[in-house]
Amino acid sequence: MSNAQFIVVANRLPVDAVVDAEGNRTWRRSPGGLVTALEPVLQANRGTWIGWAGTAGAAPEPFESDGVTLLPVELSENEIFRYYEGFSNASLWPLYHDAVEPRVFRRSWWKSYYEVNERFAEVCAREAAPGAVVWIQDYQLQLVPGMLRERRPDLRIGFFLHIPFPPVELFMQLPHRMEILKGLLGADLVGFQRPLAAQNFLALTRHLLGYRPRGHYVTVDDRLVRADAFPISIDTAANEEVAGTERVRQRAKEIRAELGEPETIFLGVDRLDYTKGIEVRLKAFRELLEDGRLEVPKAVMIQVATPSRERVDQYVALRERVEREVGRINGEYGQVGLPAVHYLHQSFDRYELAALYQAADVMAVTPLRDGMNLVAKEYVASQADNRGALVLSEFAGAAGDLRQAFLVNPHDLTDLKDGFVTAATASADDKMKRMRAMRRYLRKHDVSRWARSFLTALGVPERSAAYNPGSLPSAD
Ligand code: ADQ
Repeated sequence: MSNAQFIVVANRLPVDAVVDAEGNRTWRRSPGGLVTALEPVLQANRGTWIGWAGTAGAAPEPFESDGVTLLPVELSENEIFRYYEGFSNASLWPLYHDAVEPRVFRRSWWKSYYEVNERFAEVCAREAAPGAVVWIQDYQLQLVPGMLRERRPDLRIGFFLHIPFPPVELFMQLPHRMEILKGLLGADLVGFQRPLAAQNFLALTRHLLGYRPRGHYVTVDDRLVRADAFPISIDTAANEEVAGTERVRQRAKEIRAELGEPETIFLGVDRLDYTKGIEVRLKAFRELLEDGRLEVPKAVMIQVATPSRERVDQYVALRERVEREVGRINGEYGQVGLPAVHYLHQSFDRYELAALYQAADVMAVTPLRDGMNLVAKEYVASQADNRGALVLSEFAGAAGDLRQAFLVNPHDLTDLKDGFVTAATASADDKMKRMRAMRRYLRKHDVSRWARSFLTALGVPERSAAYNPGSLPSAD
C-alpha cells in the first residue's frame, strides 16, 4: 500500500508523449477541463493520476508533473484494439449515445475490457493510502469501482460518467449488462451530466437487480450508493482571459477579413464523431443555400473537425461522408476563391480556437446526443462583446445549462434550418440579452464548482481535505 490520499483514475493520463528527433521522450500537459479542474485538488494532496500514456507497450515509469504523480498503465496493441477501440468506442459509445450509429459487440472485446479494468483497479488498490479518496472517470472504466471495492473496502470511491447514460431499454441490449451495473454500484457516488441519466441508472437498479432506489439513493449490501447529476463546465475565467487578449481580437478580425467580410459566419467545432451531428448541420446549410434563404459569400460556414478515433470503422466512414458533403456543397455553391464551407480537419491551440469563436456570428452545436458539450460553453465564454448567437441541440447536456441559446432538434431538419436563420437574423439586442445571461451563468457554474460539488457529495469536506494542503480525513 502506498500513501496516495487522492487518486484520479482515467483512461488517459493528462499528458501526451512528445518524442524528439533523437528519440527522447518528454511529456506535454494536455490542456482540458478535467485537468484544470482537478489540478489544484491533486496538487494539494500530493495526488496521483492513474491512466494510459497513449502508446502501446510497456508503461513508462511513474513520474511527477507539477506536483502530481502520474502513474502510467500499460496497454498492449491488442488491448488498444479490443478494450479501447472495440468495447469502449464501438460497443459502449454508440449504445450510450442512443444508438445513433449501430453498436458492434464482440466477445473478445469484452474479455479485454474486463482485463484492462482489472489492471487499473489493481494499480489503484496498490497505490491508495488507507481511507483515500478515488475518483474514477468515464465509460472505459465502469468495472473499476466494483473491482476496487472488493480489494479495498476502506476507500471512498466516486465515479463520473462524461457521456449520456441510456434509458433502460437500450442498456438492456448490452452483453454483460449486469457486470457493468454492479461495477458502477461499487462506487459511493455515481455522477452523471444530467438528472435524467441518474434517473435512468436508478431505474435500472430496480429493473435489473430488483433494488428499491429512494430519491437519489439505492442500498447495495447495506451500503448507500448515491446517483446524481453534476453538470461539468469549463474554466470560464481562463476562457474569458484568452478571449480578451489583443492577439485573439486581432486574429478574429483577420479571419473575417480573410473570408471577405461575410455577413454571417456559421461555425462548427467538433471532434469528428457521428454523435456531433456534423452531417445534418452541413445538410441544413446546403438546403438553406438551395432554398435561397442563405447565399454565398454573404453566408459561409467554417467546420473544424478534430481528428478522432481514426482506426475505428464508423469514424473512417463518417470522415468520408463528411468530406464528400463538403465537396458537394462547395461544388454547387462555391465560387473561385470563395468556398461555401471551409473545412479544417486539424487541431488548434486555444488562441486560434478562441479567435474562431469570436469571429463566428452563429455557432452551430448540433449533436444528435452529447453528455455535455464543452464547445458550446467555450463559445459563450469567448463572446467578450456579447455579439454572437449559439444554436444548440436539445440533445446536448449543455442545453440544460445554456437555456438562452437558440435551441433546436437536430433530428428535425426543418427545425434546424429555421434555427439557423432565426439565429442569423436575430436583433443585436436579443443576442446580447441571451449571451449576457449565459455568460453570467458560466461565471458562477465553472469547472472548479463542478469538481467541488462532486467531491463534497462524495464526503470530502470543502474547507479541509482536498481543497487545502494536508491530508484527507479517513473514509469511515
Ligand atoms: P467530447 O466529446 O470530446 O467530450 P466536448 O465536450 O465538446 O466533447 O469537448 C471537446 C473539447 O475539445 C473542447 O474543450 C474543445 O475546445 C476541444 N477541441 C475541439 N476541437 C478542437 C480542435 N480542432 N483543436 C483543439 N481543441 C479542440 C466528452 C463528452 C462531452 C463532455 C466532455 C466533458 O462527449 O459530452 O462535455 O467529455 O465531460
